[in-house]
Amino acid sequence: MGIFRHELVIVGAGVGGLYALIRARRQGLDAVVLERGSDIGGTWYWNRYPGARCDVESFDYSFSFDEELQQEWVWTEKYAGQPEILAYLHHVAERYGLRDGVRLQTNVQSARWDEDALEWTVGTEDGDEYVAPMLIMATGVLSTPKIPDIPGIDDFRGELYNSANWPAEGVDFAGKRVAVIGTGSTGIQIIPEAAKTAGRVYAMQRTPSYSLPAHNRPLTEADQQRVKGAYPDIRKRARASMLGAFTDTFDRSALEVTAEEREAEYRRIYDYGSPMRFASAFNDLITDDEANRTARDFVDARIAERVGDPEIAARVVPNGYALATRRLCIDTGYYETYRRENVTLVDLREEPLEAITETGIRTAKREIELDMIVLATGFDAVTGTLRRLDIRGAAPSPGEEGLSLREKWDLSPDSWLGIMVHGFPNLFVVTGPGSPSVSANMFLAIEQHVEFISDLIEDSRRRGDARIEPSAEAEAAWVAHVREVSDGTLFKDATSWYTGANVAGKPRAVLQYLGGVGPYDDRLREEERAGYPGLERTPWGSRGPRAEDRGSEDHRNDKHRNEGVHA
Ligand code: NA7
Repeated sequence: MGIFRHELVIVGAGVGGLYALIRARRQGLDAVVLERGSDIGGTWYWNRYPGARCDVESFDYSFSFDEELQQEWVWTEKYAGQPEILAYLHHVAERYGLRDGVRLQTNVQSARWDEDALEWTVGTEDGDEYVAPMLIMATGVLSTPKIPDIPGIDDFRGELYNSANWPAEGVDFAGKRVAVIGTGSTGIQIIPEAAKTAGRVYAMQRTPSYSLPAHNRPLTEADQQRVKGAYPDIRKRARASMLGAFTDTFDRSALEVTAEEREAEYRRIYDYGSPMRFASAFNDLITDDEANRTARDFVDARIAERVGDPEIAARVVPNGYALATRRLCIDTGYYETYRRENVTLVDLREEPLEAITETGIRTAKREIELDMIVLATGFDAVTGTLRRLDIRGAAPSPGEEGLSLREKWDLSPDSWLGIMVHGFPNLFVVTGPGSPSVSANMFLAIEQHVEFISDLIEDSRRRGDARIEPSAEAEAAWVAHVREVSDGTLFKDATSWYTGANVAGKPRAVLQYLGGVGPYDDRLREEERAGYPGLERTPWGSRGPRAEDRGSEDHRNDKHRNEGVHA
């Protein structure tokens, strides 16, 4: 057990944490990264199940901050698989000498703000404490798996795996009877891989997903030259785009073109293979259900063709929700897998999953004998990981314990710009709720956040701030804007991890900012240019805003604003 002091603590050594460390070191900050895994890589370290592959094209899904890095790294496939992305992150760690700044197998459990010392104390499972005035949580948006509460789950005597904590040594499906529970993006990737060698695969589907063929392929020398010759421009356009990856601008309504033109456009993008492009084929697909229906009709027909058997197709073609309001997946051979003799679809809407037994799974209709069960049951997304840590911010009133982030977000996942939270000074969240995050190219979303955060930290140091915190008003205004934007879309009705609906007791709210990466970037720049008007600042040398100094919010805001002006 020890106490370690730094200028900045970063939690998580995935894409966000590694980049935060690069930026911190460039600023001359003494920073440390705490990582619970036994290696770096975050999402791409944990999700190493067979078939794990990104659904954003590899040229886009990579760092853009260093022209040399993007020129030297050679992506081999249109959509990179997990091993290649992990190798890329290892390359980044070596190239920028990051490893000595990362403490592996360091499982953070708590973070407490000390209002007197104006610093955070981060507690680990081993009892160590890391103390720093600034804390960045780069803990990921899909990093806490949702383990379903299925009766008997501990009784199963066969092999039981979770896709998000896959054994590093791999899993052998050969000849085995395997159930995959879940047909989200993960299940859709695992099922065809398992079917290649398993004796039988039971695809346990509760809600069917929409999926498009990835048309994944090796990248050619010509692809490399085309992209690398124009990388800075491609990146610039990505930053100004809606989804954070280069997409053509589709500025027509699906309802203002003829049925033939619409079909041709869907076909063109479908044959290319990109969920981002498909969901942007027309400008009203996520705002107008009638427009969305045209895309659904097109994809429904393709799914039915791919499956072949009309009875199975009737079960795997989604219904009851708008395309893209749950993750629009891409796959390699998923629907065709149902043509195989050794694959059985189990429709849990017709025969609900009742229990896991010692020997398999019992549904309302039958007992299925199994050697292996794979849980591909998703995540407590976006807020889940931070809600599970004991994070305590400023005390609401004298003598009280600091405000709990879990309790705050159990009411509503509010934040300022998806980056900071009122009541939690000097705490920064990478791709938090209310930011584009998973609705965009995550690499770019992460870069955007880490750059904003590190520029803000730099600005605060220059001004001599000891404490920065978004005002209640600024947070409320951002939350209202995020809600207003999502209320104008079909996402508000989505029942998936996009809205927290997949986790019991989680408040329902669209967790992403849907206004687009480009407009969001403009908003961040505007905040910077204006000197961060959303923040309350307290300079070093003046007394910290202790709990007993806190009056009404208005009084408090005025006081801080004044201090900021004098700083
Ligand atoms: P998802 O998309 O949340 O999918 C989880 C799947 O697991 C989904 O089909 C769920 O059905 C199913 N599920 C969850 N709990 C149960 C229980 N108790 N019984 C049966 N089926 C269940 O997670 P993924 O990991 O596939 O994808 C997450 C993201 O990672 C993905 O979108 C990409 O961005 C990368 P339900 O929908 O709840 O009916």
